[in-house]
Amino acid sequence: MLPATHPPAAPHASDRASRHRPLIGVSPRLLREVPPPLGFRGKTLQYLEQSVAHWVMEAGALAVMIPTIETGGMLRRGDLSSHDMAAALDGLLLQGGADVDPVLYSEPQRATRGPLNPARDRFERDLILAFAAAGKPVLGICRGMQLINVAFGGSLYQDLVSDGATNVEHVDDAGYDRHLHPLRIEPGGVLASLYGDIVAGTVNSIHHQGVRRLAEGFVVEARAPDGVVEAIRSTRHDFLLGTQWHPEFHAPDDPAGLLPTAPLLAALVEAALRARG
Ligand SMILES: [Mn+2]
Repeated sequence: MLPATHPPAAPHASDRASRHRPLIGVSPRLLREVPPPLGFRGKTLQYLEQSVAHWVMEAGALAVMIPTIETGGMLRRGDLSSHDMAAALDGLLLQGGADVDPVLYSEPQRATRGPLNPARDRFERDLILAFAAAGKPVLGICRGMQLINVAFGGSLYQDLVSDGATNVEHVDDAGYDRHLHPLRIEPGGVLASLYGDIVAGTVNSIHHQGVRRLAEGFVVEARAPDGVVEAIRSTRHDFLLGTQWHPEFHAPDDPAGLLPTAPLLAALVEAALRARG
């Protein structure tokens, strides 16, 4: 038990620095059929892949997971909304994951590589729109970029190769985070200004879907050599950007010499601090 005369805690040396650390919300991936050895029988897990959180924290931001708001659970949707999350946090980061449900861009489902996750689609779409409306930065990775495009009215190739977008596979299940391809940054965009003399690079990119019809108000910021869209940005928001590639898989000392991610991450953090005011 503390003595009654316990003195007030001295301000921690890093309190001042902490106030300058933006709070970046990361939406979770969902695991509904948990492998039995993990326990959690009949439960749903919400999780972050470690490198995505560590990547955000590399720039001094704080990463927090935003649990989904879903009907059917103990939480009633009316209790809180995506707007509460957008008001409390300084930015949003979307991880990769399952294919986006084509119903969101009014097309029948043709080709997928696994179960869709409509609950996550709706939750993340609401988050994107809420953060955008609040003037907070949003960065979508892989599926996150695709969902940003869909949230603002764009559509997707459900499968790049069978839909005729390219004959180059952008996915390699065996290679996974070692599946690399070249990338060219489009001139005149935000990535071009962030990267300066670096106009091309190699990225880790693993996806079989891609941007088809670009959402109104968006521009393409980078492409693969076959023309597949690898980054998009809204021209109507301070920082609303998606990368088809995975910056969180690019270690600064990677022997493959992958595109550095520090400029992109620094821009996200700066936008989050601007949004905080
Ligand atoms: Mn790609």
